[in-house]
Amino acid sequence: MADMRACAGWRGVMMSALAGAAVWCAMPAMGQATVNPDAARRTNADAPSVPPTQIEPQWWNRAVFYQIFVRSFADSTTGPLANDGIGDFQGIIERLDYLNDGDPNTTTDLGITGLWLMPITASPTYHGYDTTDYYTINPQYGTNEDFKRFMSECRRRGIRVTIDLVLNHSADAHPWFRGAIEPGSEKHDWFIWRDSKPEWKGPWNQEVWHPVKLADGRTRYYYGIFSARMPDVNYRNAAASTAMIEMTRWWLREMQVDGFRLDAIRHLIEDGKTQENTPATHEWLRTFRAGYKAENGEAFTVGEVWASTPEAAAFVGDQLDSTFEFDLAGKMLEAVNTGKATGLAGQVDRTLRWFPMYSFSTFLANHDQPRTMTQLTGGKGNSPPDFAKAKLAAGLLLTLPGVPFVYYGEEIGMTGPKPDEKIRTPMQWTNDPARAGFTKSKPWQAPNENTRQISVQAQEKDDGSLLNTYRRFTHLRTGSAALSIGAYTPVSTGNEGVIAFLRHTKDQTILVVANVSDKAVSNYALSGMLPAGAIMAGTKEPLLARERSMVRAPAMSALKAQESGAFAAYKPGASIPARTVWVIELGAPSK
Ligand SMILES: [Ca+2]
Ligand SMILES: [Ca+2]
Ligand SMILES: [Ca+2]
Repeated sequence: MADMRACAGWRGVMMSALAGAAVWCAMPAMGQATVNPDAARRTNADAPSVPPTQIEPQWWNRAVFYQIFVRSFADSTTGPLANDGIGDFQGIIERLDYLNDGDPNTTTDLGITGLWLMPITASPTYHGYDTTDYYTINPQYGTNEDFKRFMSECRRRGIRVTIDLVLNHSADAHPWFRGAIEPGSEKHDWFIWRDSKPEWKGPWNQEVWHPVKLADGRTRYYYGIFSARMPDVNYRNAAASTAMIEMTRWWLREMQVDGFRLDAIRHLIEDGKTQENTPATHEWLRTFRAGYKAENGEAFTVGEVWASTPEAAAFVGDQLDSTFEFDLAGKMLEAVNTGKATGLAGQVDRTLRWFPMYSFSTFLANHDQPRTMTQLTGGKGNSPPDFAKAKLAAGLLLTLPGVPFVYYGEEIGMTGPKPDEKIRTPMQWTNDPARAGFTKSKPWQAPNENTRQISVQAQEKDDGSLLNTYRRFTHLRTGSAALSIGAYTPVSTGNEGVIAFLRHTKDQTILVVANVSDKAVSNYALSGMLPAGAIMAGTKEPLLARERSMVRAPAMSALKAQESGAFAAYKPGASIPARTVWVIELGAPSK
C-alpha cells in the first residue's frame, strides 16, 4: 500500500440529509488553499478568454452568514422597545446564543459566524430600503447605542456583522430630496432630472421618470428605477458621490461594522437608456473600493447583482469582494426539485470559470424570492413541508464553494410565497400560531399559520430535524479548511442523480457525494483525479462515534487510486440513500 497514492478511508464524516446523520468534528489546522485546478481546462464557449485571477482566502471565505430582517426576527422582552410586536436589536441580542453561543466547544447553536442585516436605518417603509437618515438606527429597532451594544455582543461570540448598504437610491422623504426640489439648491443635482419625460422605460418595462413640482412651480422629472418613492442618486455629481463614500466609511469607523451587502448595485449609474452594468458603475466601484478599504482593509463587500454568472462576475476583483451567484442558487434548487444533478455540476464548473475562487457568495433563496421550502414544495406557500428536500439543499449549499448565506428561518423550513411581506414573516420560534414566540404581544405581521408545524421549538430536540441538520453542516464547514476555502475538483459519478466533488487544501481532502434523486442509487461509480499531495490511504476511527447523539456511519470501502492520482469505479458505499449527502474525509489509517 505504501506506493499507492491514495486512500481509503474516511475520518468519520458522513452526513445524511435524510436521517439523523453523522457529523465529524475534526478541526484541522488551516492550510494554504490551492487554487482552482480547473482553471487551465476551460472549454465552454462562453468562458472568459483569460481565466480569473485567483486571490487569497479572507475571513469571509471561512464564514457562514445568516441574513436577518430585524423587524421579523425577535421582539425584545426587556427595555423600551419590548413587547411592541416589532423586532429590534435587543431582541436579536436575546437570541444571539441561538445563532452562535461564542463557545467553540458546543454545537447546540447554529454556529454561524457572519450576519447580513437588512436595512437598519430610519425609514418610512417596513422594509427600510428607502432611508430618511443614513446615520441613525431605525427608532423601532433601537438607538445607535443599542446597535453598538449589539456589535459588542456579536464580537464576543465571533460573529462578524455586515449591513445592507443602499447606494443606488435615497428616499423621496429624505432631506436631500426635499432640498432637491428647490431648483437653486446644491442638492438638486444630487438626483437625476429631465425637463420633459424621456420616452424610455426601465429594464423591466417599468416607469422610471417621475414628475414632481419644484418650488418655483415648474414640473421636472426625476429618475427612480425602483419607484417614485426611491429617487436614484446622481453619482456623476461629485458631492453626492463623496457623501455616499463618507457615509460608508462612517459605518466602518463609528459603528465598527465588518462590511456591506450592496443593494441593486448594477443599477448604480445609468448611461441614458442603459440602466445596468454601465462602465461608469464599474469605474465608480473601483473608487468606492479604495475608499472603504482605506478605512478598514478587512471590510467585506458582497453585491446584489441579480443577473447571469458572467454579469455578476464582472463586479468582483478590483471592485467588490464578492457578488451573489444567483445562477448557482437556481441550479441547487433545480437539482433538488428534479432529482438530476447534471445541471448543478455544470453550473459549478461555469461559476468557477468566471469567478475567482473566493469571490462569490451562495445562497438558496433570499428576502426577494419565494422561500426555499416554498420553492421545493410547489410554490403555493403552505404545501406540506418536504424536509428531506430542504436538508439536501442545505447539504449542497454548505459543502459547495462560495461564501454561504442562510436567510433567517430557512434552517427550520419556513415557507413564504410572494408578495414580499409573506417572505419576511416573523421568525417561528415556537408553535404558538398567534405570536410564534417572536413577541409577547401582537406581531407587526401575523406569523405563517404553519408555525404550529414548523418552529425552532418543534425541531430543537429532534436530532434528525432540518434545524439540527443545518447545525451540523454549519459546524462541519466552519471547522474544515477544505470545505470552506479548499479548491474544488469535480468527480464523475456515472449517474445523473449523483453529484460528487473533492474539496481540498494541502492538509485535508474531502469527498462529497450527493444523491439528489428521490431513490436510493446503487448504479454509480466515482472516477476522477486526486489532487497532488492528497492524503494517503487508510481508514480512521470515525470521530463522530464519540458524539452520542449521532448515527454512526456505515463503514465505507477504501478508495484505491493509481500513482498518478487517478481513480475509477469507486463506490464508498454500495447504495446511496435518496436525497443524501455524504461528506467523507480521505485520510491516513489511524493504525
Ligand atoms: Ca420591539
Ligand atoms: Ca458553539
Ligand atoms: Ca442608479
